[in-house]
Amino acid sequence: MRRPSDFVDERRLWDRHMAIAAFGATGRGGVDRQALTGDDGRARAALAGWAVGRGFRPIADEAGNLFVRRDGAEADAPAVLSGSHLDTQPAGGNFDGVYGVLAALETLEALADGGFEHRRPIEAAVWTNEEGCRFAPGCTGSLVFSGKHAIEELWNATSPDGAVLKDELERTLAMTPEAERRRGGIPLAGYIEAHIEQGPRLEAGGFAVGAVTGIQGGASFDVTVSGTDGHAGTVPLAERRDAFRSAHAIVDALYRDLADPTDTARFTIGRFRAWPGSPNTIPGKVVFTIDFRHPDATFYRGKVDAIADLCAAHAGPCDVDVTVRHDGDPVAFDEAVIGRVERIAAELRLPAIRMPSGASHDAAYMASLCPAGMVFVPCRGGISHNEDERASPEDLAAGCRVLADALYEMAMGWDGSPGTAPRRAATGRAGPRRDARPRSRGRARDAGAP
Ligand code: HGY
Ligand code: MN
Ligand code: MN
Repeated sequence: MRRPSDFVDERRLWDRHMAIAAFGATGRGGVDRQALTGDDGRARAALAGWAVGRGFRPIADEAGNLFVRRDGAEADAPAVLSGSHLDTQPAGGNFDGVYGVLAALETLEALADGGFEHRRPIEAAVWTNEEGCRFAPGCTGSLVFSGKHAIEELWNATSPDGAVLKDELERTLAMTPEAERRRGGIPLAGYIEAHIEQGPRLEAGGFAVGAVTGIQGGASFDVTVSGTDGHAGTVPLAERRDAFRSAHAIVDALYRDLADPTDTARFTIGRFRAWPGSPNTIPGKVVFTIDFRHPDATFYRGKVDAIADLCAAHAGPCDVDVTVRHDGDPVAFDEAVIGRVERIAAELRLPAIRMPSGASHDAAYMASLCPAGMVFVPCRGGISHNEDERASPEDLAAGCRVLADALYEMAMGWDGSPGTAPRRAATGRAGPRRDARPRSRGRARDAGAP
């Protein structure tokens, strides 16, 4: 009895990764394809072209989310959704986000290749601005889709290079004119996102699949410290309102407060700028970012709610303003989805473990709408948000096979009861050749730089 996973084409999936990698390639093996830039728009247009080429329907919503839809027999039934993001970090890798988008598209292709019809529609999603490094907040697209914000509330977000989200969004939407327009979310039966782990556990343990149990809490802030510009050679230290010195005191206090002996908390200052930025002018303004994460809801909430007061307490003679970029409590995924991922991995003889996600994903917001979960695959050395991010064609295809069977089952409304599996192909067409042996327990083969 053939199943959708039999029709996942490893070569096609890999080639699509290499094609997307060209949009924003840095020449150092990684990519700079930040949200709503021309490269982001061109990558989305390429995906829409592949969709149209297979007879799938491209759809775009008011937040610029791009969906590729394969209708089911019950066109108005709640849809099954899968996807991730194409936008990247400024010095990012070619698999973070991209894999989840392309694995969702590959699922639609495998269903079409195998002649599988399904009850519910299935959509592959490209979420706008997941990374949040160019425009805050991150996860713009899934926040709007899940009703947490109207896009109009986020329109005026401005990037460090002075671009305004509204303008960039309109320009990007115009690059996929073939996409039907749709406003707001749609009824959903379930959501599963495929993603590289962005950590070392799967590779180190020889696992092919992570059945993700949830996402830790994560918050980020902009901190603005305001002092007084002055002459480096004449203003006595005791009379200065030195924004750098105050920022340094705040940062030192934050490191002391947010550290923990178990090394569970994650605390990062990724952006730090001083104005006017002259070597012989006392900086009158410093802006830096805080990114804090923790899996325990109580600990997380306690620390996040105390950050503004802690900054104020260590600002010295300067003023300080703390603005929340985003704040999401820990999220637990749906047990039935986790179990489905585990069961299918076992059926496909892929070693799998249950594990939480340290990184945040659009799935965090989708979990508020429907039963949601994620499928992780290994990435080399766990490296991510780094141009050396790598994954192997075999690992990407293995995770995609789990995703394809899981989405098909959800689109058939099958709960996994033994002996009632809806796996049948309308055609007997052989799927692409693939090695059915279980994944070797060795390291993922180095896929090399795209
Ligand atoms: O920051 C994150 O966890 C995600 O990669 N944007
Ligand atoms: Mn990601
Ligand atoms: Mn990322």
